[in-house]
Amino acid sequence: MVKATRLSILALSAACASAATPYTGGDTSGCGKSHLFNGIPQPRDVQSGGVDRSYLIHVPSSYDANNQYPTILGFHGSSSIGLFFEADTGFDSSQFTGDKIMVYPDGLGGAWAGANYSEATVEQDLQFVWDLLVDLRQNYCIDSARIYATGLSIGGGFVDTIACNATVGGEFAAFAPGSGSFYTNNDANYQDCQPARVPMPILEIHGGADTDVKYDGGEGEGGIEPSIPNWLSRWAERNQCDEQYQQEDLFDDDVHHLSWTCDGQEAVIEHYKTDDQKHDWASPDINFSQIAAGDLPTHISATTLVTDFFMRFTRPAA
Ligand SMILES: *[C@@H]1O[C@H](CO)[C@@H](O)[C@H](O)[C@H]1NC(C)=O
Ligand SMILES: *[C@@H]1O[C@H](CO)[C@@H](O)[C@H](O)[C@H]1NC(C)=O
Ligand SMILES: CC(=O)N[C@H]1CO[C@H](CO)[C@@H](O)[C@@H]1O
Repeated sequence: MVKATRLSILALSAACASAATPYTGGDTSGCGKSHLFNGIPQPRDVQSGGVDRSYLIHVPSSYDANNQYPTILGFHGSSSIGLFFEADTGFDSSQFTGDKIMVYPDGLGGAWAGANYSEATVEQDLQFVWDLLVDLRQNYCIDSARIYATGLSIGGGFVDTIACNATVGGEFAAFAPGSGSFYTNNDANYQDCQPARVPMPILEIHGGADTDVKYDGGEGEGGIEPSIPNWLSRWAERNQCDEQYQQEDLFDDDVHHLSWTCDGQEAVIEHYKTDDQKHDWASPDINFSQIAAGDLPTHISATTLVTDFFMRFTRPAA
């Protein structure tokens, strides 16, 4: 019964999303350009602030240079590279992105801005995202109304940093951090979070047994982290959501799904807490992040939830 309610909510919001006016101001100069090795991730370099930066791009094997594709940026965790986020999440698989472009940026020193150990400053990494979007639009056929960002751990934290910046975050339709370490949006500095729009759709997935980025917050490896409930309630406030969220408990009470109605739109903020999940990417098939965390597969697929969440949102016209 709970499931049926949820499905009808999703169907309703999907209908609303497609009715919204698509954004038309994006640069489409990359349309019409063809590429080699479609369906296989390709490395690209981009100069940003005088520094050589890199990313991997995966276009569908059926890539049509004149079709504008929804595009998802996936930010890896610490001591990692874009390729590993691809391996952990399986986003390149056609069931998720057979009709989308996937982009996996590489962080400087294997991490992203925000932690006290980060090599790049927040300003440098935000500039990199901006320069990457320019490079993408000039070379690939991107639907500028449907650009999304997801990430793991410090990559999830950086997704939140992007969402909190009106200029760079304004380019995106929705955000989805997994096991996010929110150093730039904690109890002390959350007022610096100034998103471009109300509401700004955001989904977070976090393990209750995460001992690296604790659900209850506190000292993390790279600074002070907020508790996830605090972080969520402040997003609910920014997004002008109803005070009361909806909660459903799934899988014998192991997974808790929270959902907020914001500014009249249902499920604009969503959260999944998986009680026994550690610090990794939630997946029913074992992945390397779970092995590294000493964890087991779990009930939910973060890749499925994130993709489905994103597809409900289109960036409104500027
Ligand atoms: C957003 O990020 C850019 C690039 O780092 C920065 O110049 C700008 O001041 C930031 N803040 C806002 C509100 O755009
Ligand atoms: C980074 O922050 C954490 C948490 O506050 C702290 O334990 C650690 O010593 C800090 N590291 C550096 C290099 O400042
Ligand atoms: C190494 C490995 O098996 N990784 C898997 C992790 O889970 C994703 C999807 O949830 C798979 O696509 C990966 O192959």
